[in-house]
Amino acid sequence: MSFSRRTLLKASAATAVMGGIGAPLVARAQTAEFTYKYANNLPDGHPLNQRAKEMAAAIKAETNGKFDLQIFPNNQLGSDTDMLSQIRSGGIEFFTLSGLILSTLVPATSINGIGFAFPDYDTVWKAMDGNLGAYVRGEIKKAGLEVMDNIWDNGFRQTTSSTKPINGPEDFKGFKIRVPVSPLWTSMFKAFDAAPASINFSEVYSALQTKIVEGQENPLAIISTAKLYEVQKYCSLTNHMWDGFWFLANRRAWEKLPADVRTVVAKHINAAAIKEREDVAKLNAGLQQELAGKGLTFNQPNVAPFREKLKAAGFYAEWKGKYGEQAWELLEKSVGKLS
Ligand code: X2X
Repeated sequence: MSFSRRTLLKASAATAVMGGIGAPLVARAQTAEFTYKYANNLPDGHPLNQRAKEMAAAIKAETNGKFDLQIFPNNQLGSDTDMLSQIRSGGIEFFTLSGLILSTLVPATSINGIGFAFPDYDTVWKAMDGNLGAYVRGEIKKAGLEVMDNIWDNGFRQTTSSTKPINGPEDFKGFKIRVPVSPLWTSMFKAFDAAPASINFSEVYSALQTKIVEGQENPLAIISTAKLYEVQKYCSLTNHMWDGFWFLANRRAWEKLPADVRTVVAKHINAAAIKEREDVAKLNAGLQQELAGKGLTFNQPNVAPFREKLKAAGFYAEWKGKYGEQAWELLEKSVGKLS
Protein backbone atom coordinates (compact mmCIF):
# COMPACT_ATOMS: atom_id res chain seq x y z
CA MET A 1 0.00 0.00 0.00
CA SER A 2 1.34 3.45 -0.84
CA PHE A 3 1.69 6.11 1.81
CA SER A 4 -0.87 8.37 0.39
CA ARG A 5 -3.42 5.58 0.37
CA ARG A 6 -2.55 4.48 3.88
CA THR A 7 -2.69 8.05 5.09
CA LEU A 8 -6.03 8.58 3.43
CA LEU A 9 -7.46 5.40 4.91
CA LYS A 10 -6.23 6.39 8.36
CA ALA A 11 -7.65 9.84 7.92
CA SER A 12 -11.02 8.55 6.78
CA ALA A 13 -11.11 6.06 9.69
CA ALA A 14 -10.51 8.97 12.04
CA THR A 15 -13.19 10.91 10.27
CA ALA A 16 -15.62 8.07 10.78
CA VAL A 17 -14.84 7.86 14.50
CA MET A 18 -15.17 11.58 14.90
CA GLY A 19 -18.46 11.59 13.06
CA GLY A 20 -16.99 13.20 10.02
CA ILE A 21 -17.94 16.74 10.90
CA GLY A 22 -15.25 19.23 10.12
CA ALA A 23 -12.42 16.69 10.50
CA PRO A 24 -9.52 17.34 8.12
CA LEU A 25 -9.25 14.69 5.44
CA VAL A 26 -5.43 14.48 5.43
CA ALA A 27 -3.89 15.21 8.77
CA ARG A 28 -0.23 14.82 7.86
CA ALA A 29 1.72 15.20 4.67
CA GLN A 30 3.26 11.74 4.89
CA THR A 31 3.54 8.88 7.33
CA ALA A 32 7.08 7.66 7.90
CA GLU A 33 7.96 4.51 5.99
CA PHE A 34 10.82 3.71 8.35
CA THR A 35 10.64 4.44 12.07
CA TYR A 36 13.97 3.46 13.67
CA LYS A 37 15.02 3.61 17.29
CA TYR A 38 18.33 5.11 18.37
CA ALA A 39 19.21 4.39 22.00
CA ASN A 40 22.10 5.56 24.17
CA ASN A 41 23.30 5.80 27.76
CA LEU A 42 23.82 9.58 28.05
CA PRO A 43 21.70 12.27 29.69
CA ASP A 44 19.48 14.34 27.44
CA GLY A 45 21.63 17.43 28.09
CA HIS A 46 24.83 15.92 26.73
CA PRO A 47 25.95 17.30 23.31
CA LEU A 48 25.56 13.80 21.84
CA ASN A 49 21.80 13.91 22.38
CA GLN A 50 21.52 17.56 21.39
CA ARG A 51 23.23 16.87 18.05
CA ALA A 52 21.27 13.64 17.60
CA LYS A 53 17.99 15.57 17.78
CA GLU A 54 19.18 18.04 15.15
CA MET A 55 20.37 15.17 12.99
CA ALA A 56 17.01 13.35 13.27
CA ALA A 57 15.20 16.51 12.11
CA ALA A 58 17.60 16.93 9.18
CA ILE A 59 17.12 13.31 8.11
CA LYS A 60 13.35 13.63 8.29
CA ALA A 61 13.42 16.79 6.20
CA GLU A 62 15.74 15.42 3.55
CA THR A 63 13.80 12.15 3.20
CA ASN A 64 10.50 14.06 3.00
CA GLY A 65 9.29 12.39 6.15
CA LYS A 66 10.09 8.87 4.97
CA PHE A 67 12.63 8.21 7.71
CA ASP A 68 11.76 8.92 11.33
CA LEU A 69 14.55 8.50 13.89
CA GLN A 70 13.29 8.21 17.46
CA ILE A 71 15.85 8.93 20.15
CA PHE A 72 15.89 7.14 23.51
CA PRO A 73 18.56 8.76 25.71
CA ASN A 74 19.59 8.08 29.29
CA ASN A 75 19.33 4.27 29.32
CA GLN A 76 15.56 4.47 28.78
CA LEU A 77 15.77 1.17 26.92
CA GLY A 78 18.17 -0.49 29.35
CA SER A 79 21.82 -0.59 30.35
CA ASP A 80 24.64 -0.73 27.80
CA THR A 81 24.77 -4.48 28.25
CA ASP A 82 21.02 -4.74 27.49
CA MET A 83 21.24 -2.36 24.53
CA LEU A 84 24.18 -4.27 23.06
CA SER A 85 22.05 -7.40 22.90
CA GLN A 86 19.10 -5.41 21.49
CA ILE A 87 21.16 -3.95 18.65
CA ARG A 88 22.31 -7.46 17.78
CA SER A 89 18.78 -8.91 17.78
CA GLY A 90 17.19 -5.93 16.04
CA GLY A 91 15.15 -4.76 19.03
CA ILE A 92 16.78 -1.37 18.42
CA GLU A 93 18.16 -0.21 15.09
CA PHE A 94 20.85 2.26 16.24
CA PHE A 95 23.00 2.49 19.37
CA THR A 96 26.07 4.47 20.36
CA LEU A 97 28.47 2.45 22.47
CA SER A 98 31.95 3.05 23.83
CA GLY A 99 34.46 0.96 21.92
CA LEU A 100 35.74 -0.29 25.26
CA ILE A 101 32.38 -1.84 26.12
CA LEU A 102 31.83 -3.07 22.56
CA SER A 103 35.05 -5.03 23.07
CA THR A 104 33.05 -7.58 25.07
CA LEU A 105 31.79 -8.60 21.60
CA VAL A 106 34.60 -7.34 19.29
CA PRO A 107 37.91 -7.48 21.20
CA ALA A 108 39.80 -5.00 18.96
CA THR A 109 37.45 -2.10 19.70
CA SER A 110 38.94 -1.26 23.09
CA ILE A 111 42.33 -0.38 21.60
CA ASN A 112 41.86 3.40 21.72
CA GLY A 113 41.41 3.10 25.50
CA ILE A 114 44.92 1.85 26.24
CA GLY A 115 46.12 3.86 29.23
CA PHE A 116 47.93 7.13 28.48
CA ALA A 117 48.27 6.28 24.78
CA PHE A 118 46.72 9.43 23.27
CA PRO A 119 48.31 12.78 24.22
CA ASP A 120 45.69 15.07 22.64
CA TYR A 121 42.66 15.36 20.35
CA ASP A 122 44.69 15.97 17.18
CA THR A 123 46.28 12.57 17.60
CA VAL A 124 42.91 11.00 18.44
CA TRP A 125 41.07 12.22 15.32
CA LYS A 126 43.99 11.44 13.00
CA ALA A 127 44.03 7.87 14.26
CA MET A 128 40.28 7.28 14.55
CA ASP A 129 39.44 8.90 11.19
CA GLY A 130 42.51 7.20 9.71
CA ASN A 131 43.98 3.70 9.65
CA LEU A 132 43.38 2.68 13.26
CA GLY A 133 39.68 3.59 13.08
CA ALA A 134 39.31 1.84 9.71
CA TYR A 135 40.83 -1.31 11.17
CA VAL A 136 38.46 -1.22 14.17
CA ARG A 137 35.40 -0.62 11.96
CA GLY A 138 36.44 -3.58 9.83
CA GLU A 139 36.45 -5.78 12.94
CA ILE A 140 32.99 -4.49 13.97
CA LYS A 141 31.58 -5.32 10.52
CA LYS A 142 33.13 -8.78 10.63
CA ALA A 143 31.21 -9.34 13.85
CA GLY A 144 27.91 -8.64 12.05
CA LEU A 145 27.13 -5.05 13.03
CA GLU A 146 27.14 -1.94 10.86
CA VAL A 147 29.03 1.14 12.01
CA MET A 148 29.13 4.73 10.77
CA ASP A 149 32.50 6.18 9.75
CA ASN A 150 32.91 8.95 12.31
CA ILE A 151 33.31 8.03 15.95
CA TRP A 152 31.61 10.43 18.42
CA ASP A 153 33.59 11.95 21.27
CA ASN A 154 33.15 10.80 24.83
CA GLY A 155 36.43 12.40 25.88
CA PHE A 156 39.56 12.10 27.97
CA ARG A 157 38.62 10.48 31.23
CA GLN A 158 39.20 12.02 34.66
CA THR A 159 38.97 10.41 38.07
CA THR A 160 36.48 11.51 40.72
CA SER A 161 36.23 10.39 44.32
CA SER A 162 34.26 10.96 47.48
CA THR A 163 37.25 10.13 49.71
CA LYS A 164 40.52 11.58 48.41
CA PRO A 165 42.24 13.13 45.42
CA ILE A 166 44.44 10.95 43.20
CA ASN A 167 47.87 12.55 43.07
CA GLY A 168 49.94 9.60 41.92
CA PRO A 169 49.54 5.90 41.08
CA GLU A 170 49.98 4.92 44.76
CA ASP A 171 46.67 6.67 45.55
CA PHE A 172 44.90 4.05 43.43
CA LYS A 173 46.06 1.27 45.78
CA GLY A 174 42.91 -0.37 47.20
CA PHE A 175 40.74 2.42 45.71
CA LYS A 176 37.17 1.21 45.14
CA ILE A 177 36.45 2.50 41.69
CA ARG A 178 33.52 1.90 39.39
CA VAL A 179 34.57 0.98 35.86
CA PRO A 180 32.36 0.29 32.83
CA VAL A 181 31.85 -3.35 31.87
CA SER A 182 35.03 -4.03 29.90
CA PRO A 183 38.10 -6.23 30.44
CA LEU A 184 40.47 -3.38 29.51
CA TRP A 185 39.17 -1.13 32.27
CA THR A 186 39.36 -3.85 34.89
CA SER A 187 42.85 -4.83 33.76
CA MET A 188 44.16 -1.26 33.88
CA PHE A 189 42.88 -0.49 37.36
CA LYS A 190 44.09 -3.85 38.62
CA ALA A 191 47.52 -2.92 37.27
CA PHE A 192 47.27 0.15 39.56
CA ASP A 193 46.37 -2.22 42.46
CA ALA A 194 42.94 -0.58 42.69
CA ALA A 195 39.72 -2.48 43.40
CA PRO A 196 37.65 -1.97 40.22
CA ALA A 197 33.94 -2.90 40.16
CA SER A 198 32.22 -3.35 36.76
CA ILE A 199 28.97 -1.39 36.82
CA ASN A 200 26.83 -0.17 33.92
CA PHE A 201 26.47 3.61 33.63
CA SER A 202 22.76 3.37 34.42
CA GLU A 203 23.75 2.43 38.01
CA VAL A 204 26.68 4.80 38.54
CA TYR A 205 24.98 7.71 40.27
CA SER A 206 23.36 5.46 42.88
CA ALA A 207 26.53 3.36 43.33
CA LEU A 208 28.40 6.58 44.20
CA GLN A 209 25.59 7.94 46.33
CA THR A 210 25.29 4.78 48.43
CA LYS A 211 29.11 4.48 48.55
CA ILE A 212 29.21 1.01 47.04
CA VAL A 213 32.27 2.54 45.36
CA GLU A 214 34.43 5.55 46.32
CA GLY A 215 35.00 6.86 42.88
CA GLN A 216 34.57 6.60 39.14
CA GLU A 217 36.20 7.99 36.02
CA ASN A 218 34.55 9.88 33.15
CA PRO A 219 35.09 12.96 30.98
CA LEU A 220 34.05 16.32 32.47
CA ALA A 221 31.08 16.61 30.07
CA ILE A 222 29.56 13.50 31.70
CA ILE A 223 30.53 14.44 35.25
CA SER A 224 28.58 17.62 34.58
CA THR A 225 25.54 16.43 32.59
CA ALA A 226 25.00 13.32 34.75
CA LYS A 227 25.43 15.50 37.88
CA LEU A 228 28.06 13.19 39.36
CA TYR A 229 29.46 16.24 41.18
CA GLU A 230 26.49 15.92 43.54
CA VAL A 231 27.88 12.66 44.92
CA GLN A 232 31.67 13.22 44.53
CA LYS A 233 34.13 15.62 46.22
CA TYR A 234 37.38 15.43 44.25
CA CYS A 235 38.23 15.48 40.59
CA SER A 236 41.75 14.46 39.58
CA LEU A 237 42.66 15.35 36.00
CA THR A 238 44.30 12.02 35.23
CA ASN A 239 43.46 12.09 31.48
CA HIS A 240 44.18 8.38 31.63
CA MET A 241 42.47 7.36 28.41
CA TRP A 242 40.49 8.62 25.45
CA ASP A 243 37.05 7.10 24.89
CA GLY A 244 34.59 7.49 22.02
CA PHE A 245 31.21 6.17 20.92
CA TRP A 246 30.80 4.10 17.75
CA PHE A 247 27.46 4.74 16.04
CA LEU A 248 26.24 1.19 15.46
CA ALA A 249 23.38 -0.11 13.30
CA ASN A 250 21.64 -3.45 13.21
CA ARG A 251 22.68 -4.96 9.88
CA ARG A 252 19.28 -6.25 8.75
CA ALA A 253 17.62 -2.93 9.55
CA TRP A 254 20.38 -1.04 7.73
CA GLU A 255 20.20 -3.21 4.63
CA LYS A 256 16.44 -2.90 4.50
CA LEU A 257 16.78 0.82 3.76
CA PRO A 258 16.86 1.89 0.11
CA ALA A 259 20.36 3.01 -0.91
CA ASP A 260 19.36 6.68 -1.25
CA VAL A 261 17.88 6.73 2.26
CA ARG A 262 21.01 5.04 3.65
CA THR A 263 23.17 7.71 2.07
CA VAL A 264 21.13 10.54 3.60
CA VAL A 265 21.02 8.89 7.04
CA ALA A 266 24.77 8.18 7.11
CA LYS A 267 25.61 11.67 5.89
CA HIS A 268 23.68 13.37 8.69
CA ILE A 269 24.90 11.00 11.40
CA ASN A 270 28.54 11.52 10.39
CA ALA A 271 28.10 15.30 10.16
CA ALA A 272 26.50 15.35 13.62
CA ALA A 273 29.50 13.44 15.02
CA ILE A 274 31.86 16.17 13.82
CA LYS A 275 29.72 18.88 15.45
CA GLU A 276 29.44 16.88 18.66
CA ARG A 277 33.25 16.60 18.82
CA GLU A 278 33.50 20.39 18.69
CA ASP A 279 30.77 20.80 21.33
CA VAL A 280 32.47 18.43 23.77
CA ALA A 281 35.85 20.14 23.31
CA LYS A 282 34.30 23.56 23.94
CA LEU A 283 32.29 22.31 26.89
CA ASN A 284 35.32 20.74 28.53
CA ALA A 285 37.29 23.97 28.24
CA GLY A 286 34.88 25.78 30.57
CA LEU A 287 33.77 22.96 32.80
CA GLN A 288 36.57 22.83 35.32
CA GLN A 289 35.64 26.25 36.63
CA GLU A 290 31.94 25.50 36.59
CA LEU A 291 32.35 22.20 38.44
CA ALA A 292 34.68 23.80 40.98
CA GLY A 293 31.84 26.25 41.63
CA LYS A 294 29.58 23.26 42.29
CA GLY A 295 31.95 21.96 44.95
CA LEU A 296 34.44 19.66 43.21
CA THR A 297 38.07 20.10 44.29
CA PHE A 298 40.43 19.73 41.32
CA ASN A 299 44.03 18.59 41.10
CA GLN A 300 46.28 17.92 38.12
CA PRO A 301 48.70 15.04 38.72
CA ASN A 302 51.81 14.41 36.63
CA VAL A 303 50.94 11.48 34.35
CA ALA A 304 54.46 10.06 33.89
CA PRO A 305 54.46 7.94 37.11
CA PHE A 306 51.09 6.41 36.14
CA ARG A 307 52.46 5.31 32.80
CA GLU A 308 55.59 3.92 34.46
CA LYS A 309 53.46 1.92 36.87
CA LEU A 310 51.45 0.39 34.00
CA LYS A 311 54.64 -0.47 32.17
CA ALA A 312 56.19 -2.09 35.24
CA ALA A 313 53.00 -4.10 35.85
CA GLY A 314 53.28 -5.54 32.32
CA PHE A 315 50.04 -3.86 31.21
CA TYR A 316 51.25 -2.74 27.76
CA ALA A 317 52.95 -6.05 27.00
CA GLU A 318 49.83 -7.98 27.99
CA TRP A 319 47.50 -5.95 25.76
CA LYS A 320 49.91 -5.93 22.84
CA GLY A 321 49.71 -9.72 23.00
CA LYS A 322 45.91 -9.64 23.07
CA TYR A 323 45.42 -7.23 20.16
CA GLY A 324 48.20 -8.75 18.07
CA GLU A 325 51.04 -7.17 16.07
CA GLN A 326 48.94 -5.59 13.32
CA ALA A 327 46.61 -3.65 15.58
CA TRP A 328 49.35 -2.65 18.02
CA GLU A 329 51.49 -1.33 15.18
CA LEU A 330 48.58 0.83 13.97
CA LEU A 331 48.21 2.23 17.47
CA GLU A 332 51.94 2.92 17.91
CA LYS A 333 52.10 4.55 14.47
CA SER A 334 49.60 7.08 15.80
CA VAL A 335 50.78 7.61 19.37
CA GLY A 336 54.44 6.51 19.45
CA LYS A 337 56.08 3.55 21.21
CA LEU A 338 54.19 2.28 24.24
CA SER A 339 55.88 -0.97 25.23
O1 X2X B 1 29.86 4.20 31.25
C1 X2X B 1 30.53 5.23 31.18
O2 X2X B 1 31.26 5.61 32.08
C2 X2X B 1 30.45 6.07 29.92
C3 X2X B 1 29.16 6.84 29.91
O3 X2X B 1 31.53 6.95 29.87
C4 X2X B 1 30.56 5.13 28.77
O4 X2X B 1 29.65 4.98 28.01
C5 X2X B 1 31.82 4.38 28.62
